[in-house]
Amino acid sequence: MPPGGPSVSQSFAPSPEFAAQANGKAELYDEASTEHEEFWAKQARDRITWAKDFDQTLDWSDAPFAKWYVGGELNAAYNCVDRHVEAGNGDRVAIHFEGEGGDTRTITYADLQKDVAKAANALESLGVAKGDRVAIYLPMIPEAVATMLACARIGAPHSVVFGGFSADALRTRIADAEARVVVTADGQFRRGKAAPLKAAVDAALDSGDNPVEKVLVVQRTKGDVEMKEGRDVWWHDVVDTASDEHTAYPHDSEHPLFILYTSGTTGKPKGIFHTTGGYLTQCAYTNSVVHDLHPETDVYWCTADIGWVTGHSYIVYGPLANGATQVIYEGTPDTPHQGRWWEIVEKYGVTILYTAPTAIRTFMKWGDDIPAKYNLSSLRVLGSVGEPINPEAWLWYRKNIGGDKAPIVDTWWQTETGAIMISPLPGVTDLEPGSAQKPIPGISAEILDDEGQPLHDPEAVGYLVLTKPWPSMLRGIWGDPERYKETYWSRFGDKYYFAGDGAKYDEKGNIWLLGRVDDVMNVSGHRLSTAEIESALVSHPTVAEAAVVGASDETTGQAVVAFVILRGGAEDHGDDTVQELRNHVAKEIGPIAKPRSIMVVPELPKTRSGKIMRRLLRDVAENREVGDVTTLADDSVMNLIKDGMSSGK
Ligand code: 6R9
Repeated sequence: MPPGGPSVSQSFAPSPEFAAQANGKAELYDEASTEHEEFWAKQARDRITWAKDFDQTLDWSDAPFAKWYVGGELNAAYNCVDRHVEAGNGDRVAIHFEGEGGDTRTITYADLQKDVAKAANALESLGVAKGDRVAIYLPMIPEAVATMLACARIGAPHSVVFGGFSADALRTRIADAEARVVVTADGQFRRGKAAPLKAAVDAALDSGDNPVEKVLVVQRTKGDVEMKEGRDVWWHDVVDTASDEHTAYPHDSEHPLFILYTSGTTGKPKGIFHTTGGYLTQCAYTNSVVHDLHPETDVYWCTADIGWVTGHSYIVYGPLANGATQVIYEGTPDTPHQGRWWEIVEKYGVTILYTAPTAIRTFMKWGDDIPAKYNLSSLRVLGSVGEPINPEAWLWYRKNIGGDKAPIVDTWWQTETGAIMISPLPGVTDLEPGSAQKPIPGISAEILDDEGQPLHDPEAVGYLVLTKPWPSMLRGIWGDPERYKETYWSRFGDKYYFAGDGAKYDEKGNIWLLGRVDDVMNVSGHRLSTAEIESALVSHPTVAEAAVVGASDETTGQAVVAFVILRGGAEDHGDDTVQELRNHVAKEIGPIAKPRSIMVVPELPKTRSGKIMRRLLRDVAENREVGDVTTLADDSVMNLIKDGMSSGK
């Protein structure tokens, strides 16, 4: 059952007015199902400007290693910026930037073209060449967009690391991608305060042995920073003074565009990498047919951070390839007050809003009266991404934000899929609150049982798989092709992409996503691995053993709950140990990974083969009757845990 309980049987048909103007039409489903490759070839040619046309749409001969648009050449930055200027739209606003403190910048496509050219020239002057990796550790400021596009222009794959990640997390990502240059800022504004960023870069690089030659630093907060002679340079010294002209050479369709790290089932994050032609095509297509973007009239706002895939695909590549006007907001939703987002919607006349269920549930908690104070009548499409949206939150979103009329698209996809895969089309689909509904035209999915047999019975729970390659699919795990095959293409054989999500059909054939089936948690839409947090905990000298579970949480979807065995037993440690361990995890990984609670226990439940039975710990964390304990090596352990828990929330 999806979070939030049973499905609410209610459905919302598109209005005739909306359907008439929508980009996504019902015919797309037929077109795509009869001629899969022709369909995708058409999307690529209609939506993207190719410097050299491709000869073959898909080469799947070396499956699961795909090549899309073989022989084609293009430049992603040219597609996102220059061609709009060439088409006479240079005066169109690309970005309405709203800083947390209220500072604003309006950046047209002509401005963005100059900004990207300058950044590309500056990166080249720092030694970046095609194929080199650049790490980006920046807040939500326009320089982040310019840097990503500058990298794309040069053909230097970027690896954006979320600004909330710690120095350690940054260090491992820099090392894995062997980044030559890091682009960062002195600091970032969070909840009205300046928090340092550059200091984390210094800490990440001070271990001596690292591949980084240059650090480019944007001045955002004017906080104190140490600039290391010969390594660190200011953005205003090298970018602002660079030439605003830069030639965009075409790159092969399969040239790597970026690496983005995501949590897997082991402690080591996976460097998911995407290439150029297929990724850009599917981002542009989905942003058009799912968000229903009309670039001449819409004001689009995706509230994700650029450090996550949603920011890559639906702030940078999709909307800019389509020539959208969009809002980028730097800060948190409650700074300086809980109506900040709605104030922004009203101020810019936002028409399309794309956000996450955790945010919606937070607004529900803050109260209906807050959005009610603002004029939200410009909103005509609402989107949701990151985790299942429970029907109550869906209905609240429609009523309180969408004025009871804006369609909601619940979009299922992953860092690995690169772009939206399962979602309604807002002018076509009768919307069912809580379900992502159907694969979009061009995408095929199935739900399989444990033996790999397709399940079609309503309510039978199985595993979601994708049955055909798609243009924006990951091309692999950076530096680890075996792990790519093993993780995604072996659970049900090499014909099925295993997504790692549980799913079921309802009686109408809608797909309901039921959360991860592996040891990956989803906290506020962010993927965290249990193993990664466990290894952070055991790296603390007081911890002998640790097990982490995702317990359901009203606001964040799941919350991190840890069970630890302390060295020498609980008696030897003070009350502040739990707090210290929570802070330790925040320091090792980042504040998003900080456990909501840590329970000190005398034992952990294990199978005979020594595997921790997280299912039982989840029962404890969620205050449920503990389930079947028969496979435990020692079935008295659960009683010991419940009796011996010496620390709660
Ligand atoms: C885009 C993004 C991917 C995981 C995915 C699934 C969950 C995302 C969802 C959803 C239900 C939706 N997920 N969207 N579950 N309904 N609409 O979030 O990428 O960070 O890689 O997370 O998020 O569990 O497998 P990523």
